[in-house]
Amino acid sequence: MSRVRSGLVVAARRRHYAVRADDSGAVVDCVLKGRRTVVACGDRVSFEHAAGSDAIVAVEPRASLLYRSDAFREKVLAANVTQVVAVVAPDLAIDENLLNRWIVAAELEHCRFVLCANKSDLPGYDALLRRLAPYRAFGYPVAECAAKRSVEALERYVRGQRSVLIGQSGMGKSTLLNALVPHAQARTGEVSPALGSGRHTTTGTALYPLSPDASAWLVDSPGMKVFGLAHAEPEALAGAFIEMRPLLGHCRFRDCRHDREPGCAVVAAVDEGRVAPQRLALLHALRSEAEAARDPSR
Ligand SMILES: Nc1nc2c(ncn2[C@@H]2O[C@H](COP(=O)(O)OP(=O)(O)O)[C@@H](O)[C@H]2O)c(=O)[nH]1
Ligand SMILES: [Mg+2]
Ligand SMILES: [Zn+2]
Repeated sequence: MSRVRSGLVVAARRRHYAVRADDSGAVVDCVLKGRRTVVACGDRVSFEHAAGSDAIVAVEPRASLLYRSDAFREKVLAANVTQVVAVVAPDLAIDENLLNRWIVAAELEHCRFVLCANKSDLPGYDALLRRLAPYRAFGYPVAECAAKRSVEALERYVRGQRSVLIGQSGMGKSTLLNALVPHAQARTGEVSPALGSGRHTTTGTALYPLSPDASAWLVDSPGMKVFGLAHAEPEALAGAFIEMRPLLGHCRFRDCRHDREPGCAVVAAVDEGRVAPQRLALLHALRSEAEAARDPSR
């Protein structure tokens, strides 16, 4: 009879997981049986040695689960996250639709949201900060960093938190991680002379403890071009838009979709310039995606 042990999932790639055992602190490679179980970095699990391999047998209840999904499939980023850190930089085009989707994902899971404006050493940084001003106005902090020089501003935010670093490829997530966690050795997009061509991209997710007991940590995620939230509860979406929250409940109709209904407080706020039209358009898009994914006729 083998003993059931507990631990923290520190790496996930396809159906393989690395679990940091609570008893020894050693990292154990585990498989997962049962196609329907979802396991992510940050999950607390039980695992057991049987027939020559270690297998995850149970997942503890989660405080949060961050994932992206469309109508057909889901990709789990991390479990038990307390904070989403979105990394942007001045040298690459920022997809603000994507950025706003990350904010919504964080809000839906009751996570903090922090922007990291990286690469402060590059031209165009002031313009980047101006572009981020509306997010600051929502109350989301902006940590100004240069991954290779100083990450102090970000360090203050990640301390004591369980964060996931999210961002488009090339913004500097892996470089930031290496600066924040000295022994992380996350692969960066530096052109490798040995490999000759291009950049390697991170596949899978990995968790890096920030404290000896691994109660605080950082998860690095692969860059992404899309971020679907098809799993969201359609009715919960409006509440994830922080500037719309005080307006909810003030529309003429209780089930208002904030679209073409008369007496809509959100549409009125857009007309008065108090809510950005792009944010309301995103709410409508997310709602349609979530409803389409639930449509039984699909
Ligand atoms: N100039 C400058 N370059 C940076 C900074 N941070 C990262 N980079 C570079 O940006 C590129 C992408 O970084 P990487 O960490 O791989 O980005 P990721 O795809 O978000 O993980 C690499 O060439 C890094 O060396 C920074 O603060 N300043
Ligand atoms: Mg990376
Ligand atoms: Zn309304």
